[in-house]
Amino acid sequence: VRDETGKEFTDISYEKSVGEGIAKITINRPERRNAFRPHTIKELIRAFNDARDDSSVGVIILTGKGTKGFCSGGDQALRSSDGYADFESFGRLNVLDLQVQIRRLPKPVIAMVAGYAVGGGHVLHMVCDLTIAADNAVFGQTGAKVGSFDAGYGSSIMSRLVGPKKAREMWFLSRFYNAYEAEKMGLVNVVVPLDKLEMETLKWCREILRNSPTAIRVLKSALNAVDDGHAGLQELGGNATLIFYGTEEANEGKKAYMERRRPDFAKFPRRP
Ligand code: 2NE
Repeated sequence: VRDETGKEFTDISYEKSVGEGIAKITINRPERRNAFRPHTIKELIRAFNDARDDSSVGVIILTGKGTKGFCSGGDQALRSSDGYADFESFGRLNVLDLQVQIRRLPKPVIAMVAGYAVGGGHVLHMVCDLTIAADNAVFGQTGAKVGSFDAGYGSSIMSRLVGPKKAREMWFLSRFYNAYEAEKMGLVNVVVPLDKLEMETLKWCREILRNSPTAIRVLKSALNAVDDGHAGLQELGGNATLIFYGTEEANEGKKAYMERRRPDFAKFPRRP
């Protein structure tokens, strides 16, 4: 799939399985263990927007090209005094926008991890709804080692996932954890042999796709609501409005306005 201007993606690939409801977004910089530059993130944001807007898509897989890396975070060669800079003279931390986008996206996003998920790449898998890990996966935060940190979701979500003590350990010591350690810590849902990774991920996708999209949409926003504060409540509340608009009661208000008459809500029950 090309981007909305018809151009080929350069830093990612984006595929949709016609008729199945699965989109797959792959970071395609394997020579850098799939480290991202600002351009990579811009392409990821476009692909995620497309998958969100495409009503035939029900689940999105985020992964990295090859078997050695899911994503190794920001491209350190492009790190500047104000973020990461590629084609522009100013730096960016647009990965933070991507994190918010994944978190608020009303469809499940599954991280399919082979190899390293470290630094900002580790944060990306954490903001996904589920993580399926290959047995060669390695997880960790390198920020304190390379003079960086993610004091947003990278800290708060981690603390929720693994607990406050373990989160401190991960950030303060910059250790790496293998797939089974990560599973024990609650960082990943399941570990499978590398050659079964894609098959297992598709199995999870298909199981999700058998279920009610609206139930899943509301559940995702409900599961995030407390942690995401006002933004979380807004997402959950938006779902309530979306569902309410489908009722006769809501429609009566709109119809009355359009017909320049008083709405008649008397016929609708005031439920206990
Ligand atoms: C990922 C890891 C552990 C892999 O090690 P290994 O031994 O398997 O591979 P190697 O040889 O280190 O890497 C292969 C090539 O990829 C490049 C390397 O420089 C190397 O290039 P060549 O020598 O072949 O030319 N590469 C890998 N990761 C890169 C990166 N992030 N940026 C640029 N080039 C990278 C090992 O490579 C590693 O530790 N990588 C660095 C991980 C890291 O520290 N990431 C940044 C954390 S900070 C961050 O992501 C961040 C943030 O904290 C806040 C906001 C936004 C971003």
